[in-house]
Amino acid sequence: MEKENLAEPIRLKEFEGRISRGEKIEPGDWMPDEYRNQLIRMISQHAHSEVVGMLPEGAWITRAPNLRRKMVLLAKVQDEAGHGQYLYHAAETLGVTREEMLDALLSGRAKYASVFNYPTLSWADVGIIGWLVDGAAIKNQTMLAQCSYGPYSRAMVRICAEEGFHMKQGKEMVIRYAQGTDEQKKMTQNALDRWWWPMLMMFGLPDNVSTNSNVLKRWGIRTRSNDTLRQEFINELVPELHALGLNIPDEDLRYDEDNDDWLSGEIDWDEFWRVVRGNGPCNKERIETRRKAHSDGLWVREAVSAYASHMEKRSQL
Ligand code: FAQ
Repeated sequence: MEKENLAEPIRLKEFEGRISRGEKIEPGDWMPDEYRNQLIRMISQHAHSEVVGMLPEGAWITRAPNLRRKMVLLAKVQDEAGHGQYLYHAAETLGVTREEMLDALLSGRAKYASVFNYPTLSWADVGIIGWLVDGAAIKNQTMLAQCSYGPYSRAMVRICAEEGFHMKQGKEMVIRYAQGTDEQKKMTQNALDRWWWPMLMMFGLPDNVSTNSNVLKRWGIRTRSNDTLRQEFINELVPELHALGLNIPDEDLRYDEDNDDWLSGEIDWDEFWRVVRGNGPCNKERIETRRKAHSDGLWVREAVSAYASHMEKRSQL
C-alpha cells in the first residue's frame, strides 16, 4: 500500500518509530502537523534572531579600535547574516515562504531572541556578547545539531562551527580587557553587569512553565531542557569570570557543593515578557532598522527575479 494512503494512526506510529531510532526526517517525508508547526515556529524565530542579532554588534563596526578588531567583527556580523539564510532555507523546506516569515518579522508579530533588544553602550559589549551570548547560543545549538529534522540539524552543524570562532574572539577580548587598564576593567565589568541577565533569558522559560519543551522533546527536536542547558552554562562561566576578577551581578549567586552547581538568583521574568512583547529598550529601533534594510533591498530582489525569469524564458526557447 502507498504510504500516503496509510491511516493516520499508522503513519504516526511509523513516524514515532523513526524518531526513536534516531533517523532524520527529511522535507518530503510525512510528518504530523504539530511537528511541522513547532519546527516552523522555532526555526523562523531562530532565523530572525540571527538577522536582528547583527544589529547590536554591527553598530560598532565603524568604531572598532583597530583594523584587526574591525575585520574580525565584520566577519562575525556577516556570519550571522549567513546563519539567517541557512535557517530561512531550512524553514522554507517545511512549506512556509520567505515572504511570510519576513512579513511576520517586519510587522512585529514574530518573536526573536529578547537579548538583541538591549543597547551596546561600549566596545566591551562586543567582547561580552561574543563570549556570553554566542556561548549561550552554542550551548543550545550543539544540542539542536542532533535534532530529528535533517535540514535544521545540518544547518546547526555549520552554524556551531562558526559560532565557536565568535565565542573565542569575544572571550579573548574579555580576558585582555579584564587584565588591562583600570578603564578597560571598568568598561568590561559594566558590560557584564548589563548582559548577564538578558543572556540567561536566552535559554527560554523555566522547565516548569515552558509551554513548548515537552512537545519539542517528544518529537526529538530538543533532547535537553532549558534549565539544564542554562545551569550547565552558568557552571562553566562563573569560575572563569571569577578567575578574571569580574563580579557576577547576582547577589544570590551561590555554590551548591552537593550538586557541584552555581545556583543563580531569580531571573526577572517580568522584564523578559516586557521585552518579548515589544517594550524593551531597543525593540522599535531594531524593527525600524530591519524595515529600512528590507525596503532599501527591494531593487536587488527585483533585479534577481527579473534575471531569473529572463533565464527561464531563454531556457524554453
Ligand atoms: N527571546 O516554551 P518556551 C543567536 C518565547 S541565536 C524571545 O521556553 P521554547 C546567535 C518562545 O518563543 C539565539 N522569545 O519556548 C547570535 C515561546 O513563544 P511562542 C536564538 C523567547 O521554544 C549570537 C515562549 O517564549 N536561538 O543568539 C525566548 O521551548 C550573537 C515560551 O517559551 C534560537 O532561537 C527568548 N529568549 O524555548 C546572533 C535557538 N525564550 O513561540 C547574533 C532555537 C522563549 O510559543 C549575535 N530556539 N521565548 O509564541 C530554541 O531553542 C527555543 O525556541 C528557545 C525557547 C530556547 C529560544
